[in-house]
Amino acid sequence: MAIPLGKETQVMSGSNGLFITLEGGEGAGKTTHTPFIKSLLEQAGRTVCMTREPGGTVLGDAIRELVLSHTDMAMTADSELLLMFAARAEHLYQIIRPALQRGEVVLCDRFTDATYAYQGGGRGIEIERIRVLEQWVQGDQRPDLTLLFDVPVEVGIERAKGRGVLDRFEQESRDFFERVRQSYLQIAKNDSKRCKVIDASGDIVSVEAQISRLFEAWL
Ligand code: T5A
Repeated sequence: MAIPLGKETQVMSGSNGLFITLEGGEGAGKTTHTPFIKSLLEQAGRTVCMTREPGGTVLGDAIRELVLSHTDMAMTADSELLLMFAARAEHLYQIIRPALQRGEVVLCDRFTDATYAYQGGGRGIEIERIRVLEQWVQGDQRPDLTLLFDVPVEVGIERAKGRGVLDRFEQESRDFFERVRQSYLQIAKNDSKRCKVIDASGDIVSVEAQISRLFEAWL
């Protein structure tokens, strides 16, 4: 059954900007490499709107606090899924679509692929249920390019641990993160035109070199 689009989705659809998302498991290096990616885009003459999920708006940041910080709060997988999409609906409406319509590049640290990987692969929610919410909240809006920072689970966890206190997701099991990683790799395989895998297990210089090559070709 086709889902009728919400009012905000209908009004704001269509844009001249570019929508780039950064994805990967914990500690993969997305945040570390965001300023480098921003500088490449600016050198190419683009204005960049940097943002992240969950977050980016007052409601999104409140949801981020709920899903990340409250390590002892009971939350079903469905509640977690719906909170991610509630944050996303607001983020699209307030930040992402307006920036795209201004012709900017939106550089977003995580988006719906994270939902497929964490709530789908990690928590085991059926993909079709996630797809319904994706269509509901986003309509046809999808990223133009996704960089998937891929690292072995142990490497990512060690890096995340190096930062100190672990959040609610970072306290999950190794199996959980292995499912997340495999889900991401499957997404990249299924949608290889949009989703480019970066081997993020090397040092920062080697990761930057891969990103530069990719953008040279892509831009
Ligand atoms: N989530 C999110 C869902 O479950 N569903 C959803 O739909 C969405 C949108 C967000 C959490 O929410 C979940 C997924 C997440 O668990 P977050 O804090 O934004 O939480 O989590 P992350 O995006 O995973 O942030 P991280 O900081 O853990 O990962 P990053 O940004 O990939 O890693 P980064 O850059 O901070 O690097 C981690 C450490 O490693 C070092 C850095 O210096 C840093 O100390 N490092 C390297 N060291 C050596 N060599 C390299 N190449 C390095 N790259 C980074």
